[in-house]
Amino acid sequence: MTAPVRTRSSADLIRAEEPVLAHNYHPLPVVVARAEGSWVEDVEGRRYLDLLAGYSALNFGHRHPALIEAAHAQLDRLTLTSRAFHNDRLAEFAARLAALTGLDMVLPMNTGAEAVESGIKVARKWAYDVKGVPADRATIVVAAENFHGRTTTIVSFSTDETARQGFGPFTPGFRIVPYNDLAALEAAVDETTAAVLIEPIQGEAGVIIPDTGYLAGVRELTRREGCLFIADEIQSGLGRTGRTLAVEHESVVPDVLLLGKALGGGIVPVSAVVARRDVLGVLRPGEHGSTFGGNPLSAAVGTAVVELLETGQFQQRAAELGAVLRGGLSALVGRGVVGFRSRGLWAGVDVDPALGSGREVSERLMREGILVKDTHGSTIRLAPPLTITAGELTQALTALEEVLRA
Ligand code: IF1
Repeated sequence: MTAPVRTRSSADLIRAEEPVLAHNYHPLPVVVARAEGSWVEDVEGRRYLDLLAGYSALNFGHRHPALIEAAHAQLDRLTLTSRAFHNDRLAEFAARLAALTGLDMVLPMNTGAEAVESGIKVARKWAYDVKGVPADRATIVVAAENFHGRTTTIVSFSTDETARQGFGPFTPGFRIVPYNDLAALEAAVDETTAAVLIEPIQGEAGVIIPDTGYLAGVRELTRREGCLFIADEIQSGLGRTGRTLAVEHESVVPDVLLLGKALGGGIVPVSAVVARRDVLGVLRPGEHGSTFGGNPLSAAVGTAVVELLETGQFQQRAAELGAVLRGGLSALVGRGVVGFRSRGLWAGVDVDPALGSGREVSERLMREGILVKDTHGSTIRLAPPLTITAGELTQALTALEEVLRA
């Protein structure tokens, strides 16, 4: 006899989490059970258009056939070796990722925060070994309102009190300057500076796009001052903004690039530090590593992701549909939308606070079958899969218009 299928309602499943799951999130009350492309389905069979796309981890949509196929094929052959041995998938992944980004070498890791931590370690080592900074004196300059992850070192240079409060003591060696302010950056950089670490577009801060010339200015300043430019493209990279990398909008090549999220195709966590050989080459055996980083399953999925991006079609879609998104949001300004910032298929939308908080607007959109996530205050962020159709995007914009009118 087969056991009866136990179907539990969304409400039941949400209640069941409460006593056993740490309360570090406040999710929208939707319980997703399956997904395909731009759509997710909850346990009751309701369908929603996913305009968050796993915070850009699902740039190619849910379960992209080429990525699922690559994962299945690899699962049937080899999943993990550890870096104690070589595996037959890693060389191709590193070579193609380096070629895609115009850099030389790859340090494979797993999560975004690990890529950031690894980038910090590489920059410090470079400062001591190459630049000649006295031992333990290296500094890294970062921007206010940054988001780079959740580890103790990374929250040490966060300006978000919720992310920091209660987690000290903090790691020293960071200087915080206002974002989009080259003069402040110049004043903070000195002979101890290993690197400037910034997001080319600040995500968590509300999709903040710096003035034209800022990224080129950071490139010029870091080159002149002899420190590294580390671009955290964990959220902005891999097609999201209409280019492979957001720094390409200013034709800038950083010294160190941090990638994550979409690099794992929404299937496995895959992140990487990608850099020139004279920078990543400072690492010697034993100085850094990871049990899972560069495992063959991650490498296979990561290679399939790079293969999708090599076609350029996702970048092009993001640019084209980005124009549709921008047009739709422009039409809502003054009609519930106070202002917005967008680049490619990525937008931070400030709704009129009189109409509700970002959370309330997100809940109303959820009831209309659209999933988004609020950020600070009355801002909601939109980051649909790059595979979304113009029709689906228009449907989402229409729902937003209705929610803001009601
Ligand atoms: C959470 C935001 C998105 C990132 C950048 C590194 C990381 C992230 C630029 C760390 C992570 C996250 C993580 C998630 C919420 C999310 C987020 F709201 F905080 F800003 F995406 F919009 N650099 N972003 O955006 O990567 O270690 O998580 O793999 O922490 O709740 P991770």
